[in-house]
Amino acid sequence: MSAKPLDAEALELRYLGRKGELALLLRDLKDIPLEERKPLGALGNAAKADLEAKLAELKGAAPAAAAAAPGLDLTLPGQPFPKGSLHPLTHTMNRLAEGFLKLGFTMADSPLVEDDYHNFEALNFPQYHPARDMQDTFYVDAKDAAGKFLLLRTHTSNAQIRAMEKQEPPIRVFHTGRVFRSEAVDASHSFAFHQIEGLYVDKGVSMADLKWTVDAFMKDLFGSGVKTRFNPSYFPFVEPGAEVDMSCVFCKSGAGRCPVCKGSGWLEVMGAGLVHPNVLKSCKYDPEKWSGFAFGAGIERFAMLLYGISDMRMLYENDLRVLKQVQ
Ligand code: 2U9
Repeated sequence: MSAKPLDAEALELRYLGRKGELALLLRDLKDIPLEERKPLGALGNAAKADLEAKLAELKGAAPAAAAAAPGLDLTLPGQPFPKGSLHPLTHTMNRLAEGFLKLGFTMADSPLVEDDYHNFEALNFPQYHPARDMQDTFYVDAKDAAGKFLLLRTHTSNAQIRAMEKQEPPIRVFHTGRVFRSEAVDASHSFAFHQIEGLYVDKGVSMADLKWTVDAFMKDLFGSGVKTRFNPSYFPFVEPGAEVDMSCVFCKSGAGRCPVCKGSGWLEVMGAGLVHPNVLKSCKYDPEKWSGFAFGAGIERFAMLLYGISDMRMLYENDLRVLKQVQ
């Protein structure tokens, strides 16, 4: 027969409770003559202290070591444990993602190791097109199951291609993540960085929709006083293409000698445009029926603007003085 486990609460109630056995014994002491009462009282109190210590031990509240080591004060505060926080880039990605979720975009996902088709071909970069030079990358020393070359993706656009392959239009998706390019590292370039990209395809989507969406997003992020402007530019996957500038959030005028906007009053923050018909065709979307806009931006650029960081390399060095500024 195995012994029943001791129940500390029940024992406490039985022996030390207001109507417990010890309390009843001590109460009866008052009827005993004084000279006998004194030693019996001391005995009762010693028994009570003994019982309390045993019960505390049973509950695990006062380990025997504490009683055995008089110098140990268990009530002293513990050693503070340093609290971690999200990396500024993760913070920035979350803030940008929140902005697009609010505008009705859903989050897409895609692989970092990609095939040539989803990174280049489907995005209107034919094999020997000079635009590939702008996005030189790292090739993986292996091929996928279909014998296709694998590489580290140069942009987050593969997420949009894969989303379109899976879903009929209308579609409204965005993706944030890491991308890779064979670049020399300096204050504004890195061989690995992060992007956010979005895509909207529907009937009759125009540059006006793109301008409204980008402007609403930038105002949500930097405040209603921020202005945006578009300058024509070339990217193989959009036609027409544009670079998007926002008004400088540091000097707000462009009149002075602002080191961030170099006195121009504008900061280039994004690229955008209407999805090229060849890109729609590669995803089996009929360009006569559907049109869409897309945009892309570097997360590091936004992190530097949001948190006043002047050199991109600071974001990768894990210096706690930088990391702790973003909680
Ligand atoms: C699909 C079709 C079109 C996304 C776009 C840009 C312009 C752009 C750069 C900004 C800074 C990348 O980090 S950066 O170097 N991006 O300028 N991106 S349009 O266009 C797409 C994407 C997907 C299917």
